[in-house]
Amino acid sequence: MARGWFITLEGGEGAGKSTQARRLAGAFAAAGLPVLATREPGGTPAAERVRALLLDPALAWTPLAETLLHGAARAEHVARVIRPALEAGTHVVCDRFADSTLAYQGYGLGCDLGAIATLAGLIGLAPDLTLVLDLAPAESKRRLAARGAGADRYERLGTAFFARVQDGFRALAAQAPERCLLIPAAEDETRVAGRILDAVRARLGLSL
Ligand code: Z5A
Repeated sequence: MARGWFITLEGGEGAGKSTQARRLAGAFAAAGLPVLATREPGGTPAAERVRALLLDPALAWTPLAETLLHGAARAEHVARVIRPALEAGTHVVCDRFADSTLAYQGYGLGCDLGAIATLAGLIGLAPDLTLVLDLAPAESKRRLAARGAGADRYERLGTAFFARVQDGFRALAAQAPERCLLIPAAEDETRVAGRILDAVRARLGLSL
């Protein structure tokens, strides 16, 4: 049985990752291909508990502790959900993965990028394709304000932090062009979805 493809969606808050992950998983399903849509931090009952700790605005974590919590949640998610699905031939679409740790805890909070890469190596799974949705932090804020939900711990971080995160995602995409594609996310939802489908067809050879 052929292994499934592992596709991740990355980018700043409100860039449209959840929307596009849903649409992409829908396109796989419509083509009759087995697909699992999941997210980070989260994706298992234990990792969802870690997510709640990470997003709770009443808690404070040092950057290293925060990195390790994301790593712990990811180790669970990969071992119990993502790797078994891929090995069973199911394609996996994941809303955020290891590039988010590099962008947020590394570029954003100043954690050592080499140490984060070492942690990723221990977990030992890299995406086949990463779609990085690129949106200016000011536009992200506008979208989230329009959505109207309360701010989690990350959404309370300031504009300078989100500018570093955006620069980080751009740098990561430039460093790994064979895996990553930077997608302008200010365009309308259908156009962004079209670019994503084009990338999946061209890079993974799938007929969606
Ligand atoms: N985090 C981390 O620090 N380190 C890590 O390793 C990992 C994560 C894995 C997870 O929170 C937080 O964890 C995240 C980083 C951190 N926090 N931040 N920032 P989350 O999952 O709750 O937050 P998020 O990933 O940023 O998701 P989000 O806020 O829901 O954004 P999104 O998924 O990118 O966007 P969306 O929900 O699809 O769309 C947002 C709104 O915009 C919504 O009303 C849509 O209808 C609208 N939208 C979507 N696309 C468009 C277009 N193209 N045009 C106009 N409007 C649009």
